[in-house]
Amino acid sequence: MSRNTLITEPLQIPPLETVQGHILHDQKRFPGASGEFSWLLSGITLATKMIQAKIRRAGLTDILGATDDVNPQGEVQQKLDVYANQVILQCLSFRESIGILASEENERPLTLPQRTGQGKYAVIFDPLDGSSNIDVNVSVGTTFSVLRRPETSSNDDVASWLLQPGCKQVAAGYVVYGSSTMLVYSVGNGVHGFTLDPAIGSYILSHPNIRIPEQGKYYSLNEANLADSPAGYTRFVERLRSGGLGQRYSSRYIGSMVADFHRTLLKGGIFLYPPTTEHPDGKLRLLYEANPVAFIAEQAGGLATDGTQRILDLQPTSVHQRTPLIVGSPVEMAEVERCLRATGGTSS
Ligand code: AHM
Ligand code: MG
Repeated sequence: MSRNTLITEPLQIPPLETVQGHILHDQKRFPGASGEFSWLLSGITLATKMIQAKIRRAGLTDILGATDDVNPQGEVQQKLDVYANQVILQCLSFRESIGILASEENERPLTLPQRTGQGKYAVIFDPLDGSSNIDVNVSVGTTFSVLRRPETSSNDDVASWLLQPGCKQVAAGYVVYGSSTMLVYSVGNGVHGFTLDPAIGSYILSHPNIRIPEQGKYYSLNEANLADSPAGYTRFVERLRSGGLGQRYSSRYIGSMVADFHRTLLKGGIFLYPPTTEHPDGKLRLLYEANPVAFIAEQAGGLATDGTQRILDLQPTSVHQRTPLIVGSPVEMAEVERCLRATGGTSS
C-alpha cells in the first residue's frame, strides 16, 4: 500500500493563506530574493499582534489615558502610544535588514549602528494613529512605510534614506484595530487584506486583490473645519450633499484616519483632511500617514493628492512634515479637483 492511499477522504479544511505564506509566495516571483523582506514584515505582524492584544484588554488594565509627555508635534502622548511605539521599535530592531527606524513618537530617527554596511531598508511608522479615540473604544490603527536605501547613500546619511518621495516606497500598509484586527498592505502589485484570527494568532488572507469602487456613497472629513478651508472644499461638499454627482452622499467621520480610510477603500467615496486656518499645511504627516495611505489607494485603483499634486510625488523636506490629504475613488477625486481648480486655490 502506498502512503498516499492512507488519505481516503477529501480534506474538509478550507485552504488558509497566512500573511507569511503570501509574502513567501510573492517573493518567488523575484529570482534571488533573500527572504529578508519577509523577515522584516514578520516584525510588523508580530508587533501589531502585541499591540492589538493590549488594545483588546484596554479597559481592564492600567493602559488607558495620557502620559505626562508630548510627542514631537507637541501632542499629549497616550500610554498606548508609548507602548505601541516601544513594541514596534523592539520587534523591528531585531531585523538585520533594517538600518533606520523613524516614528511619529520620536523626534529623531533611530539609526541602528550595528547594521553599518548591512542595512537595506528604512521603516517609518505611526504606531497608533487616532489614539485620542482609544479611551472611548473607537477604532485606531498603525501605519507603516518601507523605503530602500538609495544605492548612492552612505549608512549615516539619514536624510537621503528617509526623505524620498512616496513613489519610492517598496511596501506600505496599515493595521486597523476595529471590530476585527486587519492588516492591509501592498508591495506594489495590488493590495491584500488579512484578518487576524485570534484563535490561532495568524493573519489570514480575507480580502485578496482589493479594488476601490469607482464611486462611493460616503464622504469623510471634519466638517467643523470646513469654513476654515479653501472655498473649493465647501463647493465640493455642497455638490455631494445636493446630488451633483448623480446621488446624495452620506457623511461618515470617525476621526481615526486609518479607520476612515479603510472604509473608503472598501466602500468607495472620499476622505479629506484639507488645509485649515489652524493647520495651513494640513494636519496629517506625509511620511508615515499620507504616503502609506496614498500608496495603498493607488495600488487599489484610487487617487491621492494634497489638493494640487499627487501625494506620492511630493519631495519630503523633513521627517514630521505635514500635508493636506485628499484620497479616494476616481469619480469623487476628479470632482474635488474640478472644484478646487474652479475656485482657484488650495491654501487656506
Ligand atoms: P494622531 O496621529 O495624533 O492620532 O493624529 C492624526 C489623527 C487622524 O487619525 C485623524 O484623521 C485626525 O487626527 C483627526 O483630527 P481632527 O480631530 O482634527 O479631526
Ligand atoms: Mg497619526
